[in-house]
Amino acid sequence: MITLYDADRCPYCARVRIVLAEKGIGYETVVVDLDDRPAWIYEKNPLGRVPVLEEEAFVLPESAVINEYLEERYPEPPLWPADPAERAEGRLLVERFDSFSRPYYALRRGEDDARDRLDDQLALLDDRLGGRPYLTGREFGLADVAYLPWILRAESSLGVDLDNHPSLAEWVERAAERPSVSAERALLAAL
Ligand SMILES: N[C@@H](CCC(=O)N[C@@H](CS)C(=O)NCC(=O)O)C(=O)O
Repeated sequence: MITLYDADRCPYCARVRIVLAEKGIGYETVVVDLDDRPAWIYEKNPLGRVPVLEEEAFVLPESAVINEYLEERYPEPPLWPADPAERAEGRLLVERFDSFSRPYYALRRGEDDARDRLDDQLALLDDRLGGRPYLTGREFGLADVAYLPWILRAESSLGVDLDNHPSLAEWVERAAERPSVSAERALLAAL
């Protein structure tokens, strides 16, 4: 049995929830209160952060690493393309996620010019989606999963409007047709 140490509002946890749902993997959830973290979470992850995935005696933190683990351990349906070059491009997006998240969190902190900096990042994603339906390539996959939780939150709680980024806006709606992603939208609406 898999256990996910989880928090509803955590976008990193959302990455893992989406992959578990896409692959139809059953799991139980232990909700961690991020405002009053239990001491035992540091035994699971010395950084004290969620998500953490536990499968039998195996304990793994870090959302991108967890998702790579799930992809290898439960290969169906695949969430990386078969083509090595396409796969590498998707991994590059995950690797460079901080370029996107820095202005996102700066905007959450209310920093000057953060909205413009985030908009520049949204424009880069929009450009990439001009030529393909998904960030991962021809099919939905782990690069999409890496970014979607923040885009959904940017729309729902930071007042970010995707009207100037039509390919990105279409991508969100395309992704939201998937139960794994619509569940995340529903969860955010209920927070
Ligand atoms: N790099 C980690 C980041 C996880 C993370 O920052 N989680 C947040 C909640 S969204 C957390 O646990 N924050 C508590 C803290 O930073 O002390 C990942 O990808 O899993």
